[in-house]
Parts: sequence; structure tokens; C-alpha cells
Amino acid sequence: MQTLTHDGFRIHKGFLPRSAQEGIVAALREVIGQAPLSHYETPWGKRMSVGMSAAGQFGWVSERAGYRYADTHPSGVAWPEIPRSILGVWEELVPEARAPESCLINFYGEAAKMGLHSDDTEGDFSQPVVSISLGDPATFRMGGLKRKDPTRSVLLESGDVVVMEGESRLAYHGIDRIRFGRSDLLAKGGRINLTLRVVTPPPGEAG
Ligand code: MD6
Ligand code: FE
Repeated sequence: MQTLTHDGFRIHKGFLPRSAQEGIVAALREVIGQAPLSHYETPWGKRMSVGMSAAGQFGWVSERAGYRYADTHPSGVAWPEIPRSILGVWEELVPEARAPESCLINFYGEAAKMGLHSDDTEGDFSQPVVSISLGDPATFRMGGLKRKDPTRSVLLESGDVVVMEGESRLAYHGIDRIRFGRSDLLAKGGRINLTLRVVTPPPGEAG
């Protein structure tokens, strides 16, 4: 296994063996069965190409009125628990961190991509974000703290895990495109990205 770093992005190439990837996909089928993927509308009125769901105490939702963390799926049901197999990745890579409160599930079909953004709506930026890639490879673009900072890209493949912490925690990043059909992990192709996060403010601090 190889670990690359870029301004605080820690990229663990090949972190999850195939059997672990398959286990996580099986667990995600259960989660999606209870909390189906949504193509949210952004506050600026665009339908997102990425299908989204979540597990844990909070999920990220977006609508015309804005985006936010919500404690229920748009259908009103609670988000399912974060599967044990996914929690294990967090525990192994960021053992000092608080327990993750959200696992966002992003599904990329053939034409899906995600624009450059900073994950800046959580309550405790001292806590990392851990991101797991499954299925088809994708070009991950990494920048700096300002949108216009120079960027670099790296190919994320099935089983790779990225940790964003410290100086990279608020760095801009996005997915340019996926290489549809290159992986046989998902029978119908596509890419799943999971991001584990702490959402609430540090304990003892007023929200
Ligand atoms: C993706 N990832 O890999 C998009 N966010 O599909 C993210 O937006 C992301 O990889 C926060 C931390 C790590 C990430
Ligand atoms: Fe992100």
C-alpha cells in the first residue's frame, strides 16, 4: 500500500482489499434500501448529477432553500446506522478523532461529476473527513484554501481512502469525471464515494 500526501491530503492507495470492498457494498445496499438515493436541487436551482444518501446521525440534504445537515431522509425516516465495516476504516486511520456522526453516500453514474467545493458546514474543523472510493475510478481534483488556488489531480480507484485533516480540511476539491465501466465491483458500473464526518461542534462548546 502506498500513501501519497498533497498539502495535507493523505491518500491511502489500495487501502481496502477486494473482500472488504464487497462487504461494504453489501452493507450499503441495505442502507440505500431504507434511505434511497436523491438527486438534490442546489440552492441555485440545478439538479445534482450525483445521487446522494447517508447513514448515521446526520445526512447532507439540499433544496432551493439551502443545504444543511438533517437528521432524517427527505422521506422523513431516520438515516440508517453507519455499517460496522465502514466505521472500522475511520477507527484505523484516525484513531484520535471523535466518533463519526455522518457517512455521506455519493453515487456517480456515467456522466456524474462534482464541482470544486470546500466542506465547510460541519461544526468542528479540528476533526478529519475520511473518504472511501468504490467502483469505477475517478479524477479527484485537489486545490487550496481559496477557490482560485492551483489544483492537482489524482486518480482515485476502488479501495483507495483519502483523509482530509489539518491544513487540507477546508481545501477545495472535486471530481472531474469518472471512468465509467472500468471496475467490476458494481455490476452496473458507476462509482460510490463515502465520506465520514463529525458534524456537531466540539463537546462543551455552545452550538
Ligand atoms: C468524491 N469527495 O470523492 C468527492 N469531501 O466523490 C469529496 O467531496 C470529499 O473526498 C471531503 C473530504 C474528502 C472527499
Ligand atoms: Fe467534499
